[in-house]
Amino acid sequence: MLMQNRVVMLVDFDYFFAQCEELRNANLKDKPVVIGVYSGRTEESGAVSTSNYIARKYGVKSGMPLFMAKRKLKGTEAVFLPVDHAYYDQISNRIMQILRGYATSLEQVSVDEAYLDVTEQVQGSFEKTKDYAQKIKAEVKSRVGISFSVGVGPNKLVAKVACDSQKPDGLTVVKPEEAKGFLAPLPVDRLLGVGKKTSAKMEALGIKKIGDLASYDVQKLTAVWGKILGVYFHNAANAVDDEPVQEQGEAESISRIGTLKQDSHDLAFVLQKTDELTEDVAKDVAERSVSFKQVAIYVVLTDLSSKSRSLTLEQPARDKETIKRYVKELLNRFLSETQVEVRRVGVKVSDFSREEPHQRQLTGFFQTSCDQ
Ligand code: TTP
Ligand code: CA
Repeated sequence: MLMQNRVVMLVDFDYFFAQCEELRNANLKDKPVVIGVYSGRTEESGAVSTSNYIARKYGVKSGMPLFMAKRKLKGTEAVFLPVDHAYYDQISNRIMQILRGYATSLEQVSVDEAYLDVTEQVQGSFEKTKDYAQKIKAEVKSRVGISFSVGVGPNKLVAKVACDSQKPDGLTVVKPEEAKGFLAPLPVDRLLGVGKKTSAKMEALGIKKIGDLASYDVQKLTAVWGKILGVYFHNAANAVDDEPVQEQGEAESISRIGTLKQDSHDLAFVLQKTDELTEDVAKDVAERSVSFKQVAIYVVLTDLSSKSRSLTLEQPARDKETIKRYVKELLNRFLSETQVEVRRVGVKVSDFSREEPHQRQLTGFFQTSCDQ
């Protein structure tokens, strides 16, 4: 396979968890917003997951203890919120789905990052990538409301460093002939796989910048780090990376979550909401032409505790009625276990495959007949 002239894009959503929170509450936009993982021991204990750029100006960083972030934001209108992974996954899935339509292959690396191979779409031309990336940005912004940063390069490694160099809402294109020069002045730890320990070891050898690493004798590198790592460092520093953009199979799940009009312990009332959510989940399932084998519910109770329950089907399914039936069963069981009222509820299907579900035509036939 010819590996030259690839056009690879890395898309990285801006301050993702915090931006998702701004999306559902516009009042947050001009305030410092901190998303925290609360350890639950005391109200204050826990760490910062991420924060918006206003909070970052005050020195808030991911991983910082919450009490420290509070101290830094004292006297501001800062808002602290707990992580809501189900909601962020939902937004992420919607964006990934849009991105898929713009690439020959998409490799999702985390909830907010994906590599896209767009070589064919831009006919191998780096001149065209800027407009192309702008178009993708505009579509995601208008359909989902989320901004992201893009790095474009001749391979994944350069695309990643390019993306990191300009955030938020960045767009950095590094052409193949510029790649080595682009990397050269940057510190070695900007390369994937060069952490604190490795960069300290490199510094001891007089290697500080990626450019220093690029011209360092490769034999000496392999003598220190072994053949695989030594050669990787040498190639990476020289902007050489042949790793393909590889589809990781289907996204793990499709889900929707919503808040009840009022807290309730009544099965029929909660089912009205889950049926509504199931409609959307089923639409996504159909659009993606996948079958699922697992159905799950997610419940947030009035005491703010959250629970999930799931079951695995014997055969893969893809229809709405199957989801509704199992969600009802799961909810029924769940409500009989607790007295506490439900506040929010979610529906999720997962364990995807592309096989035709068993007796699909027959089931399809019955369904169509019943609908009429
Ligand atoms: P990042 O992409 O590292 O950060 P970000 O999206 O918040 O900000 P930006 O890309 O604009 O710099 O991480 C993605 C999400 O992962 C982030 O929104 C929250 C989560 N996260 C943690 O929970 N803990 C962490 O230490 C980090 C770095 C991220
Ligand atoms: Ca991000």
